[in-house]
Amino acid sequence: MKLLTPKQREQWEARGFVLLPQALESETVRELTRWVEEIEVWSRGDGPGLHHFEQTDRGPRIARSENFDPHHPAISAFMRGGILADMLADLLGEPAVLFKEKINYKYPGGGGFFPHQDASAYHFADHHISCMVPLDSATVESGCLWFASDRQEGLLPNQDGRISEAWLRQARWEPVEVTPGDLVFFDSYAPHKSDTNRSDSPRRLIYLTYNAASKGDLRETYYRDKRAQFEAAGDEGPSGHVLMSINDDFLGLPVDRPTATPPAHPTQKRRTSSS
Ligand SMILES: O=C(O)CCC(=O)C(=O)O
Repeated sequence: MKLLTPKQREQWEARGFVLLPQALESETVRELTRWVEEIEVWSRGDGPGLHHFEQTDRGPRIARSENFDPHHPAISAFMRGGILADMLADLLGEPAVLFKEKINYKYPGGGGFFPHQDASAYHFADHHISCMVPLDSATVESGCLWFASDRQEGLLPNQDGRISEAWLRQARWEPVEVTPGDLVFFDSYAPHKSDTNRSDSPRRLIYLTYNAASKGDLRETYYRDKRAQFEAAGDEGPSGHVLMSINDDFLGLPVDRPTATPPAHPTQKRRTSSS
């Protein structure tokens, strides 16, 4: 099955990412938005999932939800079939299995990400492909992703997942602005970064990460390891920012950091489903 145009395939090979404009029906985007709103509600109460919060200049906000696949059958079916399964099989050369799933909400004032490669945080298999599914427009102003111009095949020198200054000095970057309905597939070695959301609207993006089925179903192992790492290290990284990943790449501030703005939102920093 040929899902990419020759130009898109060329971009994938040369850059390690590819944008598919308007690949999803608007009804699918509407359903996904409703499901993500349901998951966000879980973060405010006793709902399942793994949720991370950050301090913004407008008060504490949800930054990320993860590990919702076992608890939301409708979004699980979307993540495991349809165009995503077809595209991933095409890019990987074999069927894909889900490795992890997350929503980055990036509310106004929400933090950006230091340049990194996801591969340094994704253990247990040496290669992954992620699909970004936008629910809102992501622009330069609202903190879209920027990808490095050249494909990378291995890990770059880094400190806690942050790519070294020496490499960054020669890097060239391209913003990838997206609208709901678009899909962006990217390789786990593709260097990327993003800025603070300086707009007045949320910039919610779902990120779904997969590995080749021949490497095994590693999702539960990944989340068991991630929970253990957070229990050992806490949820503030060596850089002093909120730790949301094994990479210390997120630039959001902890919610208990004193600011001029009084908290107007739940103050819990992270909650883990017991399941
Ligand atoms: O959502 C963003 O702005 C960047 C996300 C990212 O790079 C990550 O979660 O690893």
